[in-house]
Amino acid sequence: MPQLEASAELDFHSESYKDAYSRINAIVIEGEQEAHENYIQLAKLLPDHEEELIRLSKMESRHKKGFEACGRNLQVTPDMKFAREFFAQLHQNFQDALAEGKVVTCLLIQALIIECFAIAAYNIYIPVADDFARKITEGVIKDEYSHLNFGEVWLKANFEASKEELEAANKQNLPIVWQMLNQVADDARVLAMEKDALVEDFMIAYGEALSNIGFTTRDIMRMSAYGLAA
Ligand code: Y39
Ligand code: FE
Ligand code: FE
Ligand code: FE
Repeated sequence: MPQLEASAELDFHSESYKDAYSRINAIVIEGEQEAHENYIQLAKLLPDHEEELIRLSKMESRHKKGFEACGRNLQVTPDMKFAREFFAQLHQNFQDALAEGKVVTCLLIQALIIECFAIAAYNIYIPVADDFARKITEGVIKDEYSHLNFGEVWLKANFEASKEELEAANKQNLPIVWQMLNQVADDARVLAMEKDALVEDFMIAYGEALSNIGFTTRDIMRMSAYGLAA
């Protein structure tokens, strides 16, 4: 396993590690903050699930605090300006969908795409993280699977009525994920997280989610192809 070999050589206190960490850590902190806000907004769109969605939003703030502690532990200052720009497009698309009351699009962006991105990133990070961050991330990732599950269950129950909007939202937002991944690939590699592994883990989680919701293998292949060349 190249990932394990790389971890043997990682120096968590080197300037190059800390520099890359200042951006990756910021992305994760900003992502958790936006996820917190997104679940509060989703609670307003889905009053029948208000209690559960507020519970998820509180988990996201706990995640944020955990990752802030990971940065402090390595004496790294997160580059929050970089992170806000990193999420700007997905953030805007979520806000636009929210303004139009498009709950299916909001769920696809937060509960499917962003959660799968988190699951991939955290799975790939855990084996190469410092001890402190590894323990935090192991606790967080369990929650992220439950957030993804919320989206899957709701979309499956509303599949026929959601299908068309899901396809459009996928087409709009999946290419953005590949652009985001390309933007952080160099920093991720400094942390011994390989882009290929991130892409693979994302596609497995996202493809499984689409399958659980009710899409056929053929649909999933077609939907997954969007933006892959980005
Ligand atoms: O639901 C959540 O908690 C998601 C907000 C968090 C997203 C974290 C995004 C991580 C991307 C890191 C990229 C590392 C290569
Ligand atoms: Fe989270
Ligand atoms: Fe905002
Ligand atoms: Fe989450």
